[in-house]
Amino acid sequence: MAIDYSQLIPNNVDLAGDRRLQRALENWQPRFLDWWKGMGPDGTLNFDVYLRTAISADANGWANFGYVKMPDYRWGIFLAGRDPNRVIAYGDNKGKPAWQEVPGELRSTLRRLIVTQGDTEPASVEQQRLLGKTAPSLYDLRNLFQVNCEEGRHLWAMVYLLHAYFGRDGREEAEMLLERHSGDPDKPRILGAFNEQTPDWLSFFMFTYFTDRDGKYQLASLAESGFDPLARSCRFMLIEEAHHMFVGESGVQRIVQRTCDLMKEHKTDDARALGAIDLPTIQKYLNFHCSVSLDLFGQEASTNAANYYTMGVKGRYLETRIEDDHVLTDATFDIDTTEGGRIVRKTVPALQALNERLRQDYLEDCARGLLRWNKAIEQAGIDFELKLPHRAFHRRIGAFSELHVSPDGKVMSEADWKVNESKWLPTGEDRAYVTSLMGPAVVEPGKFAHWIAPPARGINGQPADFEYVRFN
Ligand code: BYC
Repeated sequence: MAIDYSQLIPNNVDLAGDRRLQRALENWQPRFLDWWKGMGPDGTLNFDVYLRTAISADANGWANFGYVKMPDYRWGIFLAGRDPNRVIAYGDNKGKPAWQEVPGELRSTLRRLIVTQGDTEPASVEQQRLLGKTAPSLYDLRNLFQVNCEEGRHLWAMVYLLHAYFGRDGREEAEMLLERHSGDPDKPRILGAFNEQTPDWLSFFMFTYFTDRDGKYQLASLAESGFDPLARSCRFMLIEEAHHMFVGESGVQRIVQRTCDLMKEHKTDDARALGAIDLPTIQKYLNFHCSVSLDLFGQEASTNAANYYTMGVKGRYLETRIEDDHVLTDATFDIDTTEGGRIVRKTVPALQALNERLRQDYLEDCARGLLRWNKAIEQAGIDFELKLPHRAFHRRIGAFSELHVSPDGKVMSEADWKVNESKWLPTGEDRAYVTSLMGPAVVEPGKFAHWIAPPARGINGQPADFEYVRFN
């Protein structure tokens, strides 16, 4: 179905055909806008931003670009097209038609997953609220706002499901999504990484590289859900998500490039003396964001994950492309876990290892960007390699949370960890240094902050010196 833009809430779900639902969502809309004005990008209500807006759920030509004031962004409800023949691909319900309504026995499980997913979206906007003040260029400022608007839309995607399929409970959960706030001591966001701060642009790029990539893997697993409206919502969200990870990967790439260029030009290893972000500091930020994002996959051995799979509510990454029985009752999977204070490899039932398997897929994907970053370092003739930390490093969730493990996977005492921590994770001093490079925002078209290289190309075929944001 085409997206109906004449409606208050653009949608391709025939909202006009369900007056009750339409009214409920139209009641939620002003609350969302109040939240955006209070908790979204600070001091930006009047900016004209060159934004991409979804106009169709069609893979070809699904969005258009133009100047938009962010509170006027057409947040709407877009689901990928429905396959009337879709069947559930795995678990006990394998081969049965995908559900168009929520099966009663799965109601609370599905609601919980949708709420957890929905909670991350506004959380990230809150985390990034102040970054506009220190943007390294108009190009970057626009990308930040694009990411923020689309996270807002992803919140809409989950709120639609809650309102449309979960009755009063769903409406209450939708309210709560605007009431919890990132880092709020009384009403924090649900998952750990979404209560951390994103105070500077190195953090932002690492967040969009590592944490948005968790989003990709979780959304891809939920895109396999037997609950078809959830699957279709996630499939469309994934299209938007790709740009967010691009922002992260290219952002880190440009920082690394600039640091290497300056070091080479001045023939020195002392990048900080040149006003650049030194590679060891980049590594520490990487260690932090990677480990915090690894926690988002949950426990290594999880009966929750096994139940989600068996019930047909959450599948594996690219489930239908995997060649096995898609039931997994007899299958096993090797995972790293702990025993007697050591890291050990164990064979466990595959059903219990689904979080770990997804984490594995994720880590392989993460490694690809590092290859590109390291290539830039190598081409500059600098003897340094960025590395992913060991999966047991600095974990708060899962088996490894009880151990102290170095980035290269050595288990150590708490005392030894404390001695070395400042080499592995950003210290107060590192953060102060990175913060000292930030801002005020660089607002002249085509100009970039000293510590970051310009992008290889602009957005939507526009040049890098395009006026991506007008301040009015
Ligand atoms: N923090 O059996 P386990 C995104 C809890 S990001 C706090 O392993 P499960 C985005 C867990 O709730 C993607 N608590 O849990 C990115 C459980 O509690 P109960 C977001 C945690 O359910 C950037 C207990 O520990 N989407 O889209 O298998 C910008 C046992 O754990 C955490 C989703 O997460 C944690 N990190 O796995 C914007 C998808 N981890 O049952 C957006 C939906 C675990 O003992 N969520 N716990 O009370 C899920 O699929 C699952 O909830 C999780 C956890 C994978 C997160």
